[in-house]
Amino acid sequence: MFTLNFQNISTSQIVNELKSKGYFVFEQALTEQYVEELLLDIDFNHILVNNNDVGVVIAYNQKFLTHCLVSSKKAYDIITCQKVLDICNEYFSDSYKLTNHRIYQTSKISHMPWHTDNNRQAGKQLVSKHNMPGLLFLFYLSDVTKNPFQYLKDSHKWSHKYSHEIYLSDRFIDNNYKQDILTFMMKKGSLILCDIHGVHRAEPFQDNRYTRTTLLFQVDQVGNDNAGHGEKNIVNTEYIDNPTQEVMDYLGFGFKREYPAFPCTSVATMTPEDILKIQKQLLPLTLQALAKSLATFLLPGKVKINAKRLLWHLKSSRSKISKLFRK
Ligand SMILES: O=C(O)CCC(=O)C(=O)O
Repeated sequence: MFTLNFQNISTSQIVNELKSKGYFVFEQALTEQYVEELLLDIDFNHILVNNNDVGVVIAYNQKFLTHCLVSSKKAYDIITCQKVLDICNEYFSDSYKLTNHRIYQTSKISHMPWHTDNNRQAGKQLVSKHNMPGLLFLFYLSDVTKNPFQYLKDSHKWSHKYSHEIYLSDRFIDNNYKQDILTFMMKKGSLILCDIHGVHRAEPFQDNRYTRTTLLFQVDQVGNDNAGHGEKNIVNTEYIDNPTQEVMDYLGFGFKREYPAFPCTSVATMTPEDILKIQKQLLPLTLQALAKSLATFLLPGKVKINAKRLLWHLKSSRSKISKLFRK
């Protein structure tokens, strides 16, 4: 999973940098092969429509696989790996939990506001800023030459002064903190880790041919007083090959979660282009559904059941015959 160079960095060094600077970055922390294999777990062209599984949804120019702990073992292994837990153990002074996680692809255009991630929610609304310590983990899953993560140097020390604001305007940052903007253009596999109280964003961009893919997850020190804080973590039990108490606590087994999965999507959050694209995928399925419902309307239930029995017998005798020939 991790490159040798990253494996050689000690947890203490990472945590010391986080505590002093508010962030830690490492170019190519994941191997290229690991990233390639992880991306095979996700089909960003297959969007959920009446599909009884977790999968990809669209929010404007971003596609999200929020529940990646269900459909990517490779993502599960990163999010729950010992290195991440070691960093959290050394960084936090009380119990901590995975608060949210997602893999997302940003295409064509984006204008994210400057913000911090110490948010408390009521339903899907961000209602206030909290004081819990927290860490944001961000892995680039594509080479990032546009739309990079940006962080305001030392902002984790002063952001509390603006805790009455949901976002900080571009103009305010340009006028007051332009010289403090750190920009992280890095290769796929790179890691950015930062204090959730630091002011950050993805730099705005516009380019019809550009796409950035990212794995992001946040861990907050919820302690004992913050039941309900966080999104639900839906986990594929097949992946839990390390059910230690530490992992179970981190994933929040038995811990209440009140925030909906981010982002909240519906057909209304799709672009007209994506709506059109999905119509093309839906057309043959719609014809299939119409044919089925016509057949249901015309044929009595008894006839349908007998036809299914006949088909089953035909198939099973065919497979018996082919088994005999194989012997
Ligand atoms: O994608 C990025 O670079 C930043 C993401 C971010 O700040 C967020 O989702 O809160």
